[in-house]
Amino acid sequence: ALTACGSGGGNAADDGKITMGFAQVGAESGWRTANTKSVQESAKSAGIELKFSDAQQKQENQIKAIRSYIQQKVDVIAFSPVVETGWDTVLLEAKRAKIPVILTDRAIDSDDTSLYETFLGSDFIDEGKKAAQWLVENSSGPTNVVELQGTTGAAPAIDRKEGFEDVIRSKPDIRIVASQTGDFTRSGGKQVMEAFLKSQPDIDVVYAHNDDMGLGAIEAIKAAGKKPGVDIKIITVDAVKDGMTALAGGEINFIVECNPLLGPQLMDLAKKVVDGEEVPERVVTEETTFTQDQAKTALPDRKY
Ligand code: GYE
Repeated sequence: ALTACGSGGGNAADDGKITMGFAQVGAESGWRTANTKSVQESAKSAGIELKFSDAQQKQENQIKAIRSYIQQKVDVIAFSPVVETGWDTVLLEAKRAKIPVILTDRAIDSDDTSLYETFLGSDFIDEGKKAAQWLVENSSGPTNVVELQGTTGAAPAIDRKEGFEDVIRSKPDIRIVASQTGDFTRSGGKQVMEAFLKSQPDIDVVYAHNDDMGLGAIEAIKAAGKKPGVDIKIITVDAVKDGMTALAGGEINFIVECNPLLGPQLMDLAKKVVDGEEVPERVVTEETTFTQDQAKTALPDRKY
């Protein structure tokens, strides 16, 4: 936003054009790819200049990116924090430089809510609950669940676990017999599932915190000579195209949707924040769930 002779802190008033620095988590999943595309496309159509960085799932890289956005005096910083904790110092630097911060997709864990303007994203606890609700309604007798967790310390990993556990508590027959991180990647899901198949004699259900890890688990299950979706039931979160295809094809049993198309709402919020307008401190994304039949119906129109 700063013109050559500009001198003040990042302010859209300089040339009328908003510059946003966006520090993305990485490119770990189909969800993330769709999210990045949404942010880039909506910035373009909103006339917002986007500086984009990919942190390769490392907090230190995100902190570096945010510091460089502060130095470049962008008008607004948006980021999807790879983990929940450890942001206070760098966000205080942004605050002192009078650059507003918008959290998108993932939340931070900090007592100081003055460090950001708003948080736009899903209710991950609710997603975990929906996943467990389906299992409670669709299982009978002793049920052994293995859990593929997302990135350790990330909001969606913490909350999807918590929501799921909250609901299965009502049915003591359902037990999580093993739980480990697959880092939200397909290869991570595959590796962890291979290990689970060796160490756990009796697995009924896989609960994967995202589609990609579930898809990795499918490969491991097939390699072990078992039928995914039948011998071992699979529940995932996201509902990206590859996940929905596996669901429609009977290899996944249930998917809780998590909407990655946050770009348009993010750009709206950014404009308001830069203009000094009030924004709600929390904007929750609306989402649904899919059974195998519902996936067959929804698949042809699925954009990502
Ligand atoms: O579910 C997963 C991605 O933060 C909601 O991150 C996002 C999660 C999403 O890697 O696929």
